[in-house]
Amino acid sequence: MKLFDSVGPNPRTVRVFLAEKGVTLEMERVDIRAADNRKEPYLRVNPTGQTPALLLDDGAVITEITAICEYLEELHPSPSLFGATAEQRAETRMWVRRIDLNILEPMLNGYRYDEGLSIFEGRVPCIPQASDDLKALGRHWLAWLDGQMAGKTWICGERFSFADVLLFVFTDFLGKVGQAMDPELTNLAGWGARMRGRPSAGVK
Ligand SMILES: N[C@@H](CCC(=O)N[C@@H](CS)C(=O)NCC(=O)O)C(=O)O
Repeated sequence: MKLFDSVGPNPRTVRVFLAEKGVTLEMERVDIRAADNRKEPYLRVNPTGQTPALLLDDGAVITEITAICEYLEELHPSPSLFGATAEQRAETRMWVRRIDLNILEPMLNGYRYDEGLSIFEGRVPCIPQASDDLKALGRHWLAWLDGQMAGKTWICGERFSFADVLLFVFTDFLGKVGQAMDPELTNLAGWGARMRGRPSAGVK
């Protein structure tokens, strides 16, 4: 099994997840700055032209970070980052979907169409005029999430999960490219400090 890895928050999410699990994998670095991910032979690995991708021993390829991490969780169930019961797994997936669709996708597209435009123009369709609105949408849902975090240690309450890894890695990245989290979101600020205290936060 081999992980096609690169810089960027998506591959880092898988690496932080692996660190939380105490699992190591063979890695092959793809130079996305040089756009090697958008050319052959990588396009044969992942036709979306994105990293990461997990190549299995039988030649099958799994992409999309949540699918990769759920697959790895099935191989290495403990410690569980998706949940040990059907209800816990459903709760994790509910939060992952809310975070992905409502917060991260708008904020990332806001970045791709603005600060990241010189990188992404020519790679994916870009709509620069949508950038400010997408960023505002992300801020709205982050503020909503802040309210939901009242009294909770982690996104799934007392249970640390993949949802925390996902939100942490991406908000860390977005903070460095012009979308720092509003410090008045104090529940999320406390959660972020707890996340930065975990050894896996050192995985860059
Ligand atoms: N939905 C994909 C997103 C993957 C993605 O956007 N990867 C970025 C790295 S963080 C990438 O490959 N960027 C370079 C490019 O799009 O050319 C996933 O879940 O893995």
